Amino acid sequence: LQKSEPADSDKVSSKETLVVGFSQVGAESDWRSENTESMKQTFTADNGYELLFEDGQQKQANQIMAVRTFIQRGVDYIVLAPVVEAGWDTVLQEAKDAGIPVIIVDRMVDVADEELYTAWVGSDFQLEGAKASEWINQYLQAKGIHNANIVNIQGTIGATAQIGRTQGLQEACRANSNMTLLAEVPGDFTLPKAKEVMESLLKQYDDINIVYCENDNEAFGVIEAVEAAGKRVGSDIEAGEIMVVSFDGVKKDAMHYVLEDKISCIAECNPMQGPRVQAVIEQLEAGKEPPKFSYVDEEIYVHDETVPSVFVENIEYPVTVVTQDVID
Ligand code: GZL
Ligand code: ZN
Repeated sequence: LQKSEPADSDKVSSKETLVVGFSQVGAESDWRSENTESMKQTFTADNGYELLFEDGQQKQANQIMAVRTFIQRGVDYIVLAPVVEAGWDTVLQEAKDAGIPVIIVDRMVDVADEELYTAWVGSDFQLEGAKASEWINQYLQAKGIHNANIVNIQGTIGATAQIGRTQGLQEACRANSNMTLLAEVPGDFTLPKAKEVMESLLKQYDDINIVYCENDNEAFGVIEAVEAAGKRVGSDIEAGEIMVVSFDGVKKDAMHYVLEDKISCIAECNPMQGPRVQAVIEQLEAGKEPPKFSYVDEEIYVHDETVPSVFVENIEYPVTVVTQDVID
């Protein structure tokens, strides 16, 4: 008997499940949790995927082990959110030798041969840093403040998000005499570490005007430390308030802090990368060539309505003043 061809609908349903191995940095921040959620909501059985999820607890060794496990499992795709940029050449070569495409998401890998990964999906961290720093500069000018002392509580040292945001501030401080960079200290993108670091900075300096936090969870730790020291956070630098500037803006808590002027400015970082990774995989499945690098547009959220008008005139970045309806 001639075996009958399955009907088209059967063919679609018979499309084999794609197995995707995802090595995630960890669960260090609200941003990271949203990022994980986005991937889990995208790569579902209903969508034709089986997602193997590995939490790296912010350790590169765990992530390398996870990638090796995916290679042994013979997954169809490997998605890697690298905790730091360096140290991936060997394991990515093993994936390449096994013929498994690797998609890098969020932070970047610094490898000798870019052919070791198929595509990268993420944000422009240096641009985020430049936006937040330019807002600070515009704010100081609008308020006629001729010098502000700034401390940078950095994210995980060696992570692209840390490198870019740190660079953005350094360049702004070099370009603007009203911005003085007092110190750069690692805060590891976590609340407890940033709180501990801010407590010691407050003992070391009595003239800190602005704290540049490389993510919201660090900002939450800084607010706790400043208030525990009997000082106030807020945009009114001349009244002795310590201005907090931050990154991510994924959670209502952070946006509430902006509404309450406990955080003066947040440079948005978009965690919803699941659909963008899926688009790359679908293009590959269709035999198409996805873009090697794809970025998202991000804006900044601010408390003080006086500056954005000046800001928007001078700079083309979108700026949103946070009001209650922005949050709801
Ligand atoms: C940014 C991401 C950073 C977030 C932090 O894309 O790499 O890592 O800004 C997270 O919250 O820890
Ligand atoms: Zn509130």
